[in-house]
Amino acid sequence: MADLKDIISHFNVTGTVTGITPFGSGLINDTYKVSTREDGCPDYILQRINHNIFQNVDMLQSNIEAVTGHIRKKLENAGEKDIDRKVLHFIGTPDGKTYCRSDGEWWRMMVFIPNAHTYETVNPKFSYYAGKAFGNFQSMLSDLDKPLGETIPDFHNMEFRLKQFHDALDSNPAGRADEVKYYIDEIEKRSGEMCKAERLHREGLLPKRICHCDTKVNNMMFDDNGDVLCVIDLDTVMPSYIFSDYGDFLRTGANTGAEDDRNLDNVNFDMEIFEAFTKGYLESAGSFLLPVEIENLPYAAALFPYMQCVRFLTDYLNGDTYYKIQYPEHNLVRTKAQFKLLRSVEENTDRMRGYIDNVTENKFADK
Ligand code: GN1
Ligand code: MG
Repeated sequence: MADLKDIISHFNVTGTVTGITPFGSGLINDTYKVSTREDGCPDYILQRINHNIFQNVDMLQSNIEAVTGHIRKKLENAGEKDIDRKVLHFIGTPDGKTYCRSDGEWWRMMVFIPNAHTYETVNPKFSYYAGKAFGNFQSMLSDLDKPLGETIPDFHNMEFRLKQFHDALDSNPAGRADEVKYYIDEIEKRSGEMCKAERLHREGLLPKRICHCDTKVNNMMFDDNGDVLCVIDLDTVMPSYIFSDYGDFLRTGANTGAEDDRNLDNVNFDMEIFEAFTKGYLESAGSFLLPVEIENLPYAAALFPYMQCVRFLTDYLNGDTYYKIQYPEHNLVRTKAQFKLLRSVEENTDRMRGYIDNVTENKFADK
């Protein structure tokens, strides 16, 4: 176990550290809250970056610095107040970086945002705000002139995820392939349709834009009044299809159960959340979205439970090397819950399409 106090001493923090406690529910990095004694000093978040997954930490932090710097400037120009609660503020090191390396591990620190909350579930009103906020996030970054690198190459490339899945099936390192035959077949049945985004992109019809790529509901901070403060967990901000942000929010926010619910009866796609989120998203992103992007929003709603099902099952087949697990069959339980969600999304496709047509028609009618 690293000496966390020693790690903190590598950063330009102010105040006396009084406590360091594990924080949050992320599946990738290790996160701690660092409390300080003095009133005028902020508390902090300390994170050990998962270097197995984010192999190019220079690129990772340089992306994040570009994104937070760009958003900060926009907020300043717009005369916003309380900016440190609306965009993440990373702490520098004496050699001018925003991360440090110690004993082969990589660390970073940021200011802890006080009186802010994340939620594992949202009601329709919060989803509407979340839709607006993620659309806004994409919109604010649409004129970022620094090209961003792919911190995890092919992160949301469905063809690539299926290739990893097939590799895991072929090598079957944990000997688990036989017991999951049903899910393998269900995945295969949908594989052609689910790779549609890659095809559209190859045909030059679907652009990549800067996206957040991990719009889980718990990656958004709300203040005490329920207003959105900012979007967090910026490791995966990179060029992708807008489907990433739209689809991954619904995967988590519109799931009536948990991502890893053992009781599949709890897991359904909540159309009320879908409608509220879609309305908010189209209000803030509608002005730059192409028809092909809007038309395929129902596809995006299905793509992400599907992709997550493939990713969890691949990790299960590989013997649980990627996601943190709490018990041996955790990745299988997650796979089943994501598949149930996918089925429920599929049942709602026509209703989704109808709702989106309605919102976009009304919007044009207003003009
Ligand atoms: C991971 O770190 P966290 O828990 O926010 C993952 C996402 C998955 C998600 C599933 C870098 O996100 O892509 O959708 O778990 N992040 C990475 O819960 O793989
Ligand atoms: Mg997270």
